[in-house]
Amino acid sequence: MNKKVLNFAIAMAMLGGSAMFTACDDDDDNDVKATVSVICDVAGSISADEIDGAVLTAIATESKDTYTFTVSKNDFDANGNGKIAIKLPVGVYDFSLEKSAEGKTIFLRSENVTVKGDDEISVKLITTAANSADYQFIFSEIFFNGERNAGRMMHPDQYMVLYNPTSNVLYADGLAVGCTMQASCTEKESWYDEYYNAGKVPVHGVIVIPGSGYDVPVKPHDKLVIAFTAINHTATENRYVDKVDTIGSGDNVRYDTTWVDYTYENAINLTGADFEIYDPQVYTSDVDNPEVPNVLEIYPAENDYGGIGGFYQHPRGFYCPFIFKLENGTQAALDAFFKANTSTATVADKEGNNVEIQMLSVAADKILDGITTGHIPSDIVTNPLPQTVDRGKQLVKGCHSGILVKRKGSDKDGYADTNNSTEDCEQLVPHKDYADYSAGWRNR
Ligand SMILES: [Ca+2]
Ligand SMILES: [Ca+2]
Ligand SMILES: [Ca+2]
Repeated sequence: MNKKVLNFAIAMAMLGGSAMFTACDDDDDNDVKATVSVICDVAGSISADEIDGAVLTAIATESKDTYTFTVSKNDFDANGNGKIAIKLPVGVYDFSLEKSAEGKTIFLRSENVTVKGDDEISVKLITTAANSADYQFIFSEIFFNGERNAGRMMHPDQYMVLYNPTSNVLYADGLAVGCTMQASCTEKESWYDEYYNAGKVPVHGVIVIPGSGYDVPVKPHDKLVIAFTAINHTATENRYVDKVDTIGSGDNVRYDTTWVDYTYENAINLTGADFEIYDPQVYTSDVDNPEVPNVLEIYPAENDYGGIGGFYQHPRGFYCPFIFKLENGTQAALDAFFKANTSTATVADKEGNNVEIQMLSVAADKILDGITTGHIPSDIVTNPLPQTVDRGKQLVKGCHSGILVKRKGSDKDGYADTNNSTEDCEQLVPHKDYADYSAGWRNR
């Protein structure tokens, strides 16, 4: 590997009144030699040509002295991995790099790195779509319908799939899915025009993929599966039933519970989901699979007067799902989003009095994708999603019918998305024949 000291101009910067620095010199005893080993976060996502000319900046954490090094493609292999030899005084540094390349942004951030001489410092290089227009996750599948198992209706095996249709790595942390507060089966709510005419879509619950913004890379044509609960829903469950057996007699009589095996033959195995919704506050019997990270949630400001409280997909599709993006997937970003997008609406309470409630909404022009869903008996009475997001619809014949709504296409070749779900999507029944997200599915 090329370890030569790069023949780069060392730009001099001055921060906080510190002195100007001159170019590093081999005779300068204060400088030590370090090798910055740059590893691409996603193999093959950056080429050597794309990184050529990028500027690596090292800022001493205490003094704020700043050193910059222009990197060359000669120090990188075709996959964008490389080694940059630099000289810096002994100290602790924050490293950063940022460069716009064709359709993407390449950058790295590595903080509190100790440089003490002949070190090899490993930093992670990240690439992402350059602007929001290219940031275009779409739903490739939504399963909200649920199914029947020997007559028992259930929908804890609900799931959705977020697909990266672009040729760039997209980072999914901060990606959010909301469900509309307006139901598709009912007349306009009293606040509908006020919000929709202002380009806002009220939302009854939001889930967010956690992370700093660059923790969850999704390769081109790869996808993320979000399960309502990431367990094997087909598993036989030993369940308590009301019947009580007596044990013993006379003064020693006691009661024992009776347990019966239930098999959910039409449910699916979601142990391989990438994320799951774990919300024991709303769903008291919810199960947390420790192997599968949980999404964060933003609760609507109000759960009365039509709000539901928490993220919820109706098995008849009344509350339409849509995708948007927050700054990142940190609690601070969630809190900031909540604060910036909560406003007041007037609704009638149970006694018919006008009361002011707080409403959470999403700017319609921030919606990346959405599918208008509902059921055939009512059709779409009110459009919960703007026509720009979806001018079509997907109606299920009824609840718990095992109906999977899937875009036409494939992971490899991409999916139809003309913002008309009538044309773009198809319904596959039963879903268990089309969905395999048990553990290890990605490697099969
Ligand atoms: Ca759950
Ligand atoms: Ca979990
Ligand atoms: Ca779309």
